[in-house]
Amino acid sequence: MRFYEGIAEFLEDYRVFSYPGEQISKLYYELDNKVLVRDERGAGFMAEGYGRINNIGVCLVTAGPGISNLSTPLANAYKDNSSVFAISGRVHKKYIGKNYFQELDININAKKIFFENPNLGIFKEYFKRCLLEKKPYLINIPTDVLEENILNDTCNNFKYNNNIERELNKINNIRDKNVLLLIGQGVFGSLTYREILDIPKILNKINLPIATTYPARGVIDEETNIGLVGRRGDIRVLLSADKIINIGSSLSYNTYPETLREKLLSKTVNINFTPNNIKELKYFFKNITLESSLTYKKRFFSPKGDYSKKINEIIKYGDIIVTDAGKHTVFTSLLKICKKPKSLISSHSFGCMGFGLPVGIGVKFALIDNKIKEDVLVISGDGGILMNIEELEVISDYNLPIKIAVMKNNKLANFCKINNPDFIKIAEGFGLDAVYIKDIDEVNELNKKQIFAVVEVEDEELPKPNR
Ligand SMILES: Cc1ncc(C[n+]2csc(CCOP(=O)(O)OP(=O)(O)O)c2C)c(N)n1
Repeated sequence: MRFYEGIAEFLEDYRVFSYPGEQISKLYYELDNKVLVRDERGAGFMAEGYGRINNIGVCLVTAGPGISNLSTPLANAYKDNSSVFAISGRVHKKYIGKNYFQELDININAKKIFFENPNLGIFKEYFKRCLLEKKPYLINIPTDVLEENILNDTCNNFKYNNNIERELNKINNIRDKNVLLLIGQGVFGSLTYREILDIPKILNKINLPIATTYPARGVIDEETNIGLVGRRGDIRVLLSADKIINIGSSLSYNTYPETLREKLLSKTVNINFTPNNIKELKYFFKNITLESSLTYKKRFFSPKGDYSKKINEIIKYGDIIVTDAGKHTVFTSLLKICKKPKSLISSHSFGCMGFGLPVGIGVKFALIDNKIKEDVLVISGDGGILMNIEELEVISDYNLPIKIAVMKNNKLANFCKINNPDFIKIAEGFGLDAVYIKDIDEVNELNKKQIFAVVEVEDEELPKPNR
């Protein structure tokens, strides 16, 4: 069996978001489950969206320009800790380093793995590592290696090495009174999406107040518990805790803002626990016996202007909301009350425009592959939507039931005013149903399964972030 045939067989169960080219065409044609995107950035972002639901997402691009176009989504996956497994082509081995057509060494924020030999066992091993490490991998394979016969097919079975009793002791031996449990996305480990949806039931039984990072929002019902802390969430509770137990957060500047960082770090206990499965997670949380007297007062943001009032209505129309980057992200983040994990997906550490649409598409594909009928709603600005607008064709090609709301304020956040094209004509040009919404009572147009809505909004100032 040739290397490209072995890879295609191994990836059989995954969608591969792909864009063809000379150096990768052997593998491209061999894949049965590929989705043809319209720009490699779309491929990387769709893989990220797919991976946010299905643990890992895969994409395929050609050499040179294929890889350089992929650099933004890979950087996003790197900053947001997402498992994106990117496969790229390369010129024939003998031309490497010789300034051959499309040959370029590109510096990219991903683990770069060059395949000199057709070792399928090692390929599978990197796939598993990518899944467990929650970082992007860029696999680079010269065309001639793709066509060689497979050398080896076996690989090690990796898993997280947890010392559960030691970590439980660390928690249960804490003697402070006002303890806060902080949960980050590391808690998802290698759980399936369906397992992840069970986490709130498990955490509900714990006698500790629970705070979360942005990507872990919804692991506890935000209506009744603390929920999001940090720059866009509650700060006072972080300050009033005597001890913060961190499970699964990288403690980014979004969670521990710069001005309070040292203070917060000095009272944080880091717990090393990344569950391999739901059984392990259940056992771990069931055995936390520590209690806390920490009190807090929950505050909710209420919409004031036209922009936030419309967002407040729009968010009712999606089970999973995917945002782009801009004012709409902040309003959505403040107004959405997450009651289940992964119900709000954003570029939380990279803040990347052009994220929303392709990531929403990737999320929808992952839900379809898992036979889950949840509605995906993408909320974007009138700036960000134009950054990957070509991917509307993927929605059209697959007749994907996905909703898109473009918040049209004719501005790029507070940076500058912009002129906009006729978005309705553009969407219709891609064969999609499109609607223009002017008044708030027309927002119910979003109750359709597939719709592209342009929502006219008056600009509105953002509330100040917590620092
Ligand atoms: C790729 C990228 N380029 C530039 C920025 C800087 N930036 C952040 S928000 C923003 C404007 C977003 O405008 P729009 O998409 O219209 O959304 P709105 O703020 O109006 O909701 C810009 C330019 C960014 N975050 N990402």
